[in-house]
Amino acid sequence: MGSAASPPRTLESPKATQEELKRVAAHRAVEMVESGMTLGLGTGSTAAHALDRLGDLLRGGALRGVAGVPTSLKTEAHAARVGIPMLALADAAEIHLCIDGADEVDPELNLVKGRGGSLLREKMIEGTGGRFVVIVDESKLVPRLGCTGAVPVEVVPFGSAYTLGLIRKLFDKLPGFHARLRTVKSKAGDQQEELFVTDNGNYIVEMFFHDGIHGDLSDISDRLLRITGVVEHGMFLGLATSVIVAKKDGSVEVLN
Ligand code: ABF
Repeated sequence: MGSAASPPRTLESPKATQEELKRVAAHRAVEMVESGMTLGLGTGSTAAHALDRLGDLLRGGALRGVAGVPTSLKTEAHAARVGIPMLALADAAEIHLCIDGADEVDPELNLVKGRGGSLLREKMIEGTGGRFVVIVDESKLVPRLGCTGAVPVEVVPFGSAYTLGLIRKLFDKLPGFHARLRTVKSKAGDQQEELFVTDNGNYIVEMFFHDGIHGDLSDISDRLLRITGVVEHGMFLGLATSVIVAKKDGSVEVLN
């Protein structure tokens, strides 16, 4: 893995907030966009800054003929609001560049994504073979995947408790491993929890590894994907082309 550090550059305040760092990383990625490109449009608060910037550049005429393939319904709505023309995945002859955030980035540029729940569409679009630029603030850099929270797995609703059991069985030898179906506060607002449903109508199993994943990531990926009720997981192995990291000292590092 190579890296290219730029000299510290001035942010709006001496002590950059995490939000400013996300914006800096996103704007740096948008500098790579050229007129005529088809883009994969990411999801999450960092990717949202890229959408806003793209909208500004399109409205101002600095970019022309750009179209985006959105990785979630939320991103589709955001892109429509800021005036980014969109294409369905099947209608995009080629996706030249994807720009998206991540939950974790390891030293080999493997990622955990999908804590926002959009991992399936993200992986379908970001795995199409074009450049995939990840935008993060430095808090997302980890020594091992699974260090800072859940590794999500999208599962079909049918038999989801059974599928959860199979996932638990896969890792039952790992001390501290646990897994559960993701829930969210009920929309009824009565303190009730309900199962989180993805844009694809599926559920999410959250896997928690004590101190991160120490095993062979591609083996773990294969074993998960062999479970019939599993649709996809949030480990993005070898997919990122580069990672733009905005740091608290004001510098931006590009990891390749
Ligand atoms: C998406 O947004 C997801 O894959 C990831 O879960 C999340 C990162 O969100 P944020 O940029 O808000 O930290 O990219």
